[in-house]
Order: sequence, then C-alpha cells, then structure tokens
Amino acid sequence: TIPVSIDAPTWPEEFAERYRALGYWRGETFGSMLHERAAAHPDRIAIVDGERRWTYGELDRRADRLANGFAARGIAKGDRVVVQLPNVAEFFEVVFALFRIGALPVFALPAHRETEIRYFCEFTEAVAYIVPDVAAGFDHRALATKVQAQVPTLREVFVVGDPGADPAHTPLTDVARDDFVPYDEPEPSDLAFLQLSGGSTGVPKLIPRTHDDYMYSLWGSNEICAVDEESVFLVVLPAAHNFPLSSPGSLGVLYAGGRVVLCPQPDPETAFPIIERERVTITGLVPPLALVWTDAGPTARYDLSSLDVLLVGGAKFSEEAARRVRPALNCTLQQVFGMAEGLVNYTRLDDPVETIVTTQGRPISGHDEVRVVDDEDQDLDVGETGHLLTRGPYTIRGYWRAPEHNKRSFTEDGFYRTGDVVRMTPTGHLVVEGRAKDQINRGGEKVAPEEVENVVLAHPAVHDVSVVAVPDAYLGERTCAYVILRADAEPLKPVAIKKFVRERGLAAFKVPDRVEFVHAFPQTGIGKVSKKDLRSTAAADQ
Ligand code: J2J
Repeated sequence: TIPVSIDAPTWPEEFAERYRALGYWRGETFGSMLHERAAAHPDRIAIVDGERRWTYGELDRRADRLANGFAARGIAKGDRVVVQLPNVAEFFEVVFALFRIGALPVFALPAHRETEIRYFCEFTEAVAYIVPDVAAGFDHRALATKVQAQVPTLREVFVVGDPGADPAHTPLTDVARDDFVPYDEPEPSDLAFLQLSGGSTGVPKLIPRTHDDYMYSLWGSNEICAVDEESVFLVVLPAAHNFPLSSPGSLGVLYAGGRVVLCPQPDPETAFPIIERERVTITGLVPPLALVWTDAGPTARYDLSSLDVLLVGGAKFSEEAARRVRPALNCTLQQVFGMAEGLVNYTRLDDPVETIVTTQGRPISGHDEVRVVDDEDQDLDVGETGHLLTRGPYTIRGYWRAPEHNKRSFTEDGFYRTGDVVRMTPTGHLVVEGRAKDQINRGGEKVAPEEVENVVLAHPAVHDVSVVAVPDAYLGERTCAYVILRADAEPLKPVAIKKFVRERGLAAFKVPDRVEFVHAFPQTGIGKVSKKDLRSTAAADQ
C-alpha cells in the first residue's frame, strides 16, 4: 500500500533508499546547488534577458536578498506561492528565493486567467501571488486585486515592474533585503514546488516534486542532451512549463553551469536574432513552433550555426516534420516525450536517424519502470500497443491533496497511469500512438474538456455541452464544443459561447476553437455521450 501523507503520497522507504544508493538522489537542494555554482564560478553568466546579464554570483545574491525579504514577511517553509511570470530574469530570482526558504512555487502559466488563478490560490491556500505588471497586453495587477479580494489566505501580491495603484501590492524590488533573516531551510527530500498537470478533470491537478527527484531529472537529462558549462539554452516556451524548465531546460542548464537566455516571444523573427547574438546551442519547442522554425530556417537572415540540438516534444511530432529539422536548421533533432508527473523519454543524440524521426525516445533512467498494458492491466509484448504505466526515481506517487483521484491515476503498487497509448520498439524506444485520457493536446498545450464544459454549462442558454478534439494540420488538435441549447433559448452565435468562456476567465488556449449547435449527442451503449462518435463527426465536418 502507498503511504499517504496528508498532502501527497511519497516513495516507500525501500524505494527512496534504493534511489539514494544508486546515486540518483544526491541529497542536494536547489538552494545549495546555486550556492555551490556561484562559489565555483561567480563571474560566469547565468541569465540573459535582453540587455540584462546576471552572473551566477549575482543570481545567487539576488536570490539570497529576496529570500531574506520573503522570510521577513513571514513566508515560511511549506507555504505556497503562486508564481505567474513571463520569460523574464526575475522568474529565476523569485523561484530560487522560494526554493531557499522552502516555500513552494505553484507554477502558473502566463496565459492563465481568473478562473485558474483563483483556483490555484484557493486550493493551495497560497499566501502570496507574484505577477508581472502587464504581460502580452494583459494587466496582471487587476487580476491580482480581484483574486486577493476572493481568497482570504492571500496576504501578499508582489509585482515585477510597476506596482500600479493597489496599495495592497508590493513591488518586488521593495522586498529584497541585505540583512540576513533566519529561516528554516528545506531538506533534499522535501517538496520543492507544485507543477501543474495537463489534466483531464474539472480542475487541474497539482504535482508535488521534491528537490531530490527533480534534480535527478535535471542531471540525467544533461547527460543525455550533452548539456555542460558551454551550453547556451534558449527558453522559448513559457519558462514555468515543465519541458523548458527541466528537459533539460533552464534548471538543467544552471545545474551544469551553462547559460540561460530568455526569449520573450517564440516566433523566428524574435528568436533567430537572439540565437545569433547569444550563440545559442540548444533549445526546446512544441511541434507547431518547430514547423514554423523549419519553414523559416532556410531563408533566415541570421546565423543559426551555433545551434546544435533542437528538442521537440509536448505533443506528437510527425515523422515527416521530424525529417525536415536537420536540412532546415542544420542541427540534431532530439524528440522528447515527457510529463510534469515525472517520466521523460529522449531519443539519444547518437541514435540512428530512423529512430530519431520515428520514435519519441526512451526513458532517462535505467530505473524508470515502464509497462505497456491492456485494459485489464496485463503486460503486453514488445511491439503491441497499450496503456503506458510508469514508476521511477523522478515520477510522483500521487497528486497533491487528491486522495480519491490518486486511487484512479495510480496502481496499488505505485505506477502512474499516464493515459498515453504507446508501443515499445525492440530497442526500448516508445512510440506514442494515442491517448486514453479525456484530454486535448492543442499543439502541446493541454486542455481538459471537463474544465471547459463546466464553464460552458454555466451559460444560461446552454442545456448540455461536450468538448472534443478535431484534427488540425498545424496544432495537431484543436477544440470543438458541441452545444445543446435549452428548448426555450433564443438561437446563439458560436462567438457568444467563445466570448462567455473568455469572460469567465479561462486561459485563451482553452476557449473552444469551434462551436457547433446540435439537438442531441451520439450515445454509447450504456447511454453516455460518445466522445468517440463526436470526434468522428467533428473530423468529417471540417
Ligand atoms: C506525444 N505526446 C507527448 C510527445 C508530451 C518534456 C516534454 C514534454 C512535457 C509535457 C514535459 C509528447 N509525443 N513527444 O513535461 O518534461 C503528451 C503526453 C504526456 C503529456 C504531458 C517534459 N510529449 N506528450 O508535455 O505535463 O500525453 O508535459 O502525457 O504538459 O503530453 O504533458 P505535460
């Protein structure tokens, strides 16, 4: 049986001992790691954000000063702090300060809006929320004011940039202080942060990651992706997402003593000049962006020759698109199939080209246990397609404060049910064939239909709704909401539903791409809505 602590199940002691004995868990914390790097090479550049360049020494000092300031304001080990920052240098100052005092960042994405942020703050009983002033044209301070009025635990709002008019908001620059304020430091086995799950349920699940386990995923990734102190990593995707954070991501590169360069926008016009100027060696993209980059590569007016490795993951990268990477960008493609819950698979840099373009890689660790099973949890043979279950040194044993959900998402003996449908090749590489979870993968951004359905159902004219995936040449999948209006409702335009979802404060990527009005849903044999039939209808109607 899985020992269930109040907040999150953890590894049984025998597993923890094994992972330590094998040298996977090195007994480091993020706080100590940065101190060590800063002591070893204080003058090396750690973070580049536009014209700003912070050395390891400076990042370390900034994190220390901010840790003092947070501690002075009563933020303590175990407290949750919702962090919603775009790709700016302060993201690292903030998270390392929180890591140092053992407070847990909750990694919101810049696209999240009122519904998601209020939920994160309420559910985690967050004591603070950290925002930019305005990002991508959206005023996060106004959102913070609203959320603070609704969530009593939320004592503090810290703003990166102009704090604006709300007297309850504090500019981040006012928090840092030089005098040491004592605080209780975290242990390597303690939680470091809460990451967000892509989700298939009404509300996103929170993923509890420890210093020990996450740090292993970083240096394990570094070995596989050849990241070292010469590496220059470009953060193109939102910095807080698990992929650009850890595979090998900004934190992996900082672990290795390399350089992290922040990219404010993912388009080639923004990214290519930065690659040229900073001599970027490695970056990670979701498939739709990889398509845009490979289209733009051959005629680019910028020198991209420093780029060695392009990681592509988050959603299935088609073989055809994968073959275009080297000719277009003259770098090695590394496919990555990962999840914020843990398991990360990579194609290896020296794999044969056929393996690189036709598989999604193999696990980081020799002690990642991977099972491919049928609907009855019976193991299948190599080459057969089934459900992927996994357990290992950096895969969680349960979501945070979700005991009921955990019974469904994990087996009795602690394997995580990924919801992915895969096939294993004789070399141990995985090919993602599909999905069994009710989730839409919109170009790497995950949409839980139930979450969107719940919002649409709140519309007074809506009787019922079902949200399904529609195939899309660019994004892989897009979303379509099938809506049944109330018998007495006036006819509506699709845009009215989209507007309603947006105004309710859901991230823009969750607003249905298409809305169709119908009189009934196809049913399964047992009288449930048949999403399978709806998906076929949606695909045929395109
Ligand atoms: C098909 N599906 C994929 C791939 C993820 C590295 C890379 C990605 C993520 C990530 C991550 C896929 N082909 N190459 O955290 O560290 C789908 C699967 C998986 C889900 C996880 C990382 N790569 N997927 O995407 O938590 O369905 O993490 O279970 O956002 O994305 O989503 P997420």
